[in-house]
Amino acid sequence: MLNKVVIANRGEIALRILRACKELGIKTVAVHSKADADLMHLHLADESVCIGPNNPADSYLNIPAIISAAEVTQATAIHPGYGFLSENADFAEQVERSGFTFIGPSADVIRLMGDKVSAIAAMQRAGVPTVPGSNGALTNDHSRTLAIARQIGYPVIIKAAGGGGGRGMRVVYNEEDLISSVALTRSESNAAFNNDSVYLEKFLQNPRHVEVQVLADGQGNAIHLGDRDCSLQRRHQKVIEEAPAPGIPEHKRQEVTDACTRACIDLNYKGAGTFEFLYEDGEFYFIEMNTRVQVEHPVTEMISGLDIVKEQLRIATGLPLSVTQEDIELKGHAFECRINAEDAKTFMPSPGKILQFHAPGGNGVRVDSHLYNGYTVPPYYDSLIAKIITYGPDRETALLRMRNALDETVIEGVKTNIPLHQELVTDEHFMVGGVSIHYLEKKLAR
Ligand code: MV4
Repeated sequence: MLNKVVIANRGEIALRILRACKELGIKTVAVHSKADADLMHLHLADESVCIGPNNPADSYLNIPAIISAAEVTQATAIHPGYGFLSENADFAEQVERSGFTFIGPSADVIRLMGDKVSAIAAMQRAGVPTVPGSNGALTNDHSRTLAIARQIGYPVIIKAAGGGGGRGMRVVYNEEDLISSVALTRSESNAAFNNDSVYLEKFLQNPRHVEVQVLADGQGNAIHLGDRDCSLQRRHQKVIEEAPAPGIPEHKRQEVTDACTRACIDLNYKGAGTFEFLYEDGEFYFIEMNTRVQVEHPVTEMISGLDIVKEQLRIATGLPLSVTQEDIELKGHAFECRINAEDAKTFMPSPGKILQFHAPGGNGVRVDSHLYNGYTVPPYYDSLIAKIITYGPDRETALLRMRNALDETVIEGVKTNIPLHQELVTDEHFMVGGVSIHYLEKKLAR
């Protein structure tokens, strides 16, 4: 096993990684910014190192500072968590060049998936279904661009190859606007990502966001852990996720998950990964791949019984996957509510001191949170303070347990979005299951 791991992250995911390391007997180094000196996991880690000031650019995104922390503590590996440097191919490369193990896929695969044009091309080669589109970057040949869009049919969406996660996109409803929209998206993309490559897809008007979790060991073994529905989102921030995605015909699920595992073998993928799809009218369309552990990984852990972070650590050690596809039985249903320190109506961040924290409990309830009484939520980072995850033998039971769990939760001192969650888990359409990516924003507008 890896001897000592630097946890290059903060908050709940840093604690999650620390717990997995401890279960495997791996020593841990917690790195933190100045503002994060009172994070819970610093006390549980074998060592902790301050890597810089409050501003994430100077700490959690500071590559030399993180590698230096690994050097001075004689660590052997670095876990990037999610966000921050987790999908930065240059970071993965520098970690490996400095003699440490990057807990994730190779820098080459991160780079391939980071460029959405090359990611889509790789998926097409592997037989993963994609959105009808330009099959490559748009050129400066306007008549060619117009012909592609006309053939696909409006509306279309222009996306930045260097974008992703909702950044650098523009919907075009008619031919008159196409060329100017391409030019605008190109220049914005150049400014934001230093990459002016853009591509075009059919714009799907009312899809769901369904994603597939995979694990691969880079030794010829790849498995999937089923799907998740993450459609309930606002401004590209997921609010509630669930597994499995409700109402997907079993043969379609089988088809898409098989395609994802085959793609992992094709790519010689190593680590945990997520294939993101739009799902509309019974069909899956690949849009992006995430090469990290995701915030919502616990819902998959609940229905699969597997520990995704422990698998990441095993894979990084060079061990084969601990299970085969046949060993995996996806059973029951799970929900995750992301609890943020923010106003439930205005979504304004609400940092401050936690005066009272009481976590929910009972059968099928899991809480991933770094909160404790007296902890101060700093204003400099993401406002996620807890994830409440519930499991049940069926969707209704898991949802009932979530309702109870939300009612039991006490967080005083900061505002939270718990009232929003309480509204959502009793929403008649959400209760049926299968709402689209636009449902929450439309509901909030009402
Ligand atoms: C799309 C789309 C419709 N058609 N692509 C937004 C985030 C990025 N991952 C891709 N996104 C979208 N791509 C086509 N061809 C609609 C979205 C989209 C979306 C996707 C997933 C979850 C929430 C979303 C909210 C708005 C738009």
